[in-house]
Amino acid sequence: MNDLFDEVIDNQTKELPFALPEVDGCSGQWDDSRQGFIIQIPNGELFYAPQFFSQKISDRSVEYFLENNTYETQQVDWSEIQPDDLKHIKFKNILWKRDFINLYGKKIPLPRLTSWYGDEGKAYKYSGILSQPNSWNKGLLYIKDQIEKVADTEFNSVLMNWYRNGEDYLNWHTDDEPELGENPTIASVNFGETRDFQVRHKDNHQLKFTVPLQHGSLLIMSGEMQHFWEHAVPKRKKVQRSRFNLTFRFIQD
Ligand SMILES: O=C(O)CCC(=O)C(=O)O
Repeated sequence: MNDLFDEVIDNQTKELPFALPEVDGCSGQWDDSRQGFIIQIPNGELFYAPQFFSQKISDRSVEYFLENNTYETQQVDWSEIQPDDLKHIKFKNILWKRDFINLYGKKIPLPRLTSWYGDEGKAYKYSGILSQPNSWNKGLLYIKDQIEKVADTEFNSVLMNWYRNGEDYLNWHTDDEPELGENPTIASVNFGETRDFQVRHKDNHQLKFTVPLQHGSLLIMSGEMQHFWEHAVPKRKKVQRSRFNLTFRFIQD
C-alpha cells in the first residue's frame, strides 16, 4: 500500500530539476508515458529522462566499458595511466582511443578518450578526425534498442566519450557535421559520475542553462537545435572518477 501512495506523490511532484532561461518559448513538461521531461527552447527541443536506465544496468554499463586484461575496473585511477601504457591495455568490449587534433601545426591530444561504433561504412569526421566504425557489440546494441523506443527514430552509430575524471572536458561546439543531416536527432546516454552539460545560444551567450547529466540519464536533442544552440562539458576539478557519454546518431548515406 505504501508503495502505491509513494508513486502517486512521485508523479505529482515531477518538476524539472534544473532552471531554463526565463524567456518566451522555454518550458519543461513531465511526460508520464515516456517517464521524462519534454523541454521546449526557442529553435530547439529536448527530451530528458533523469533515470532512464536502472541502477543495475547503469552500473553494469560502466563495468562493461572498462573490462580489460590489466586492471580491476573500479580500483584504478584511470587519469594516472600514461598514454603509452594505455595503448597496451586490451579492453574487452570497447576499443578506446586517444585522438589528436592539429592546433597551430601542433598535435594536441583530446582531453578525453573516444570510440566510434556503427553500421558498416558509417564513418564520422569531426575536428579533422576521421573515425571508421567499430562493429556493434551486445552491450551497445542493448542500449541502442532501449533508447530507440523513446526517441521514436533509428540510430546507426554512436560516439563514445570517456571522461576519466573532472580534468577531462569537451569544448563548446554544435553537432552540425554534414553527414548528420539538416536537423539531426541526437540521443545522449550517461553513465558514471554526474557532469554538467551546458547549453548556450550561439548568438546570445547569456541565454544558457545547465543539465546535470547523472548515472543512467538520457537527453535527446532535436529540431533545429544544432543550428542555434551549442553545448559543452566543462572541467570539474572535484570529480575524481570516470563518466561515460554515448551520443547515438544517424549518419546519412
Ligand atoms: O559528454 C557529453 O555529454 C556531450 C558529448 C558531445 O557533445 C559530443 O560527443 O558531441
